[in-house]
Amino acid sequence: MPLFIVRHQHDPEACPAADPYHGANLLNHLSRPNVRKHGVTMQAEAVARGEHTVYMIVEAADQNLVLDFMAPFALAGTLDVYPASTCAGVVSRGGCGVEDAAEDETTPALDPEEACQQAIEDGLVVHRAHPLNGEISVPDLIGGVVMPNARFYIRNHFQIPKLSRENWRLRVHGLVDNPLSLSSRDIANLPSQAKVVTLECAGNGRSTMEPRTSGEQWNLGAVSTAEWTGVPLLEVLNRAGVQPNAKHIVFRGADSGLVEGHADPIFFERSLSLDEARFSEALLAYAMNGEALPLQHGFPLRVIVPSWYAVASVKWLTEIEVIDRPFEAFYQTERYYIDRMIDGHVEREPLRLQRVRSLITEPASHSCVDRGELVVRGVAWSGAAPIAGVKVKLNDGPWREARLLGDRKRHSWQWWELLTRVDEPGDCVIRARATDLDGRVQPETPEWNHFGYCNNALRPVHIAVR
Ligand SMILES: Nc1nc2c(c(=O)[nH]1)N[C@H]1C(S)=C(S)[C@@H](COP(=O)(O)O)O[C@H]1N2
Ligand SMILES: [Mo]
Repeated sequence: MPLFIVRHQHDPEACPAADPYHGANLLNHLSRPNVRKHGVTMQAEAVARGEHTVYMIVEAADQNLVLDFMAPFALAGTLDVYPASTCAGVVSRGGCGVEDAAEDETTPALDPEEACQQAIEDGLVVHRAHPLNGEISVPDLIGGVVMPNARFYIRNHFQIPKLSRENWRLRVHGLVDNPLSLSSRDIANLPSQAKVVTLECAGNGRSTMEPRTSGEQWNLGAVSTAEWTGVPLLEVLNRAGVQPNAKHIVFRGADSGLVEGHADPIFFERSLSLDEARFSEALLAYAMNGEALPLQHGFPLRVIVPSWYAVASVKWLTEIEVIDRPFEAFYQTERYYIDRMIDGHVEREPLRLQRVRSLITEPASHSCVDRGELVVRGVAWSGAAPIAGVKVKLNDGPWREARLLGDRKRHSWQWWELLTRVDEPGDCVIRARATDLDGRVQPETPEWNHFGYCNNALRPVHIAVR
């Protein structure tokens, strides 16, 4: 519903409030039931002290309803009505001077303003309102195995499509014996599995790449863990009957838009080789932490490729296509790779498994702690293998082994903690370094690359001891 700001001002000499009858009449006019009768919803009202001016924020289907409703105030002085928007709306359109864009999308989408406002209220750190991108605040990560759905990071390239469960179908076609068109009900009737999986954006940590690279300037919070429930990808592929000449599987989302260097809109689509699809334990997920998949996270169905950078986990899945050649598409071949110089020539390495990494969640960066016992806590994960250990170092002290909490995890982060002491007042730098069971270790400094991907370098936390 459109928002309006209303301003009424009157002559100090003729203040209606000075006349008890007139004043009470105007006051009664603002009573909730009366406001509602006029088709208006009052969000807020305030009088500027000593200024004989009242401001209101109201919602109404159009400006004329507001003008009709405010008629008694117009008689008592002046009246101004301004079409308004929330700050989220302004940011999502690209500035205060920019008008609402006419919607010409073919796929219905979530209102960017509402989606953004909701994300902020839920505690995400929003980087961009349109498309909506927000990360978690790391100190909020207190102990839970999974992240509540509302606080899971959100990474979108385009508008969030609003698909209807009734009309939605998953098409499985290409090099298959039995092309399929599955409804939500068909999917729900297939064998299901639940897996706790950590998703991490390949750009997580990009903001500390030097020199700076383009792309969302994520701090450390483009990572979250959830329990995903869905159908194993292989169940669907087996039902479709993959033909012998098949080599790659393409996953296509319902979201699309314009990207740099391409005249026509493109869809968000990614592929896995047949072997990757077979051995990755990928799920087609319809539930997240026991609830229906939220719109922002891919309703009604998304891919979850455990241990891979999350770009592989296509949301709003509508199509699976089986092809006999490597897939060429913007998000497959023009992004999400790292160029490496090997023997004098450039080798392009597509991103797959998440690199080993740890986060210190406690104490919070730049917090102040008392002398004495100190608990250092955090999470660690690696796409290639379970975490072998996490070592922690205070200032120039020795690296000390943290305790891993709970069982070893294969596809999700592992909590760790170290009980230690800080006895010297002053600044203290805490470092944590994770190692996985295949011997991968977090580097001291980031490996710079053009798009700023996979920055898994140590991230010291600075605190003050008093
Ligand atoms: N259809 C679609 N799938 C997508 C994306 C997207 O923009 N569209 N973003 C990808 C990227 S880069 C990431 S990091 C994850 C983010 O998933 P989340 O928003 O549920 O955290 O979704 C992936 N899947
Ligand atoms: Mo991502």
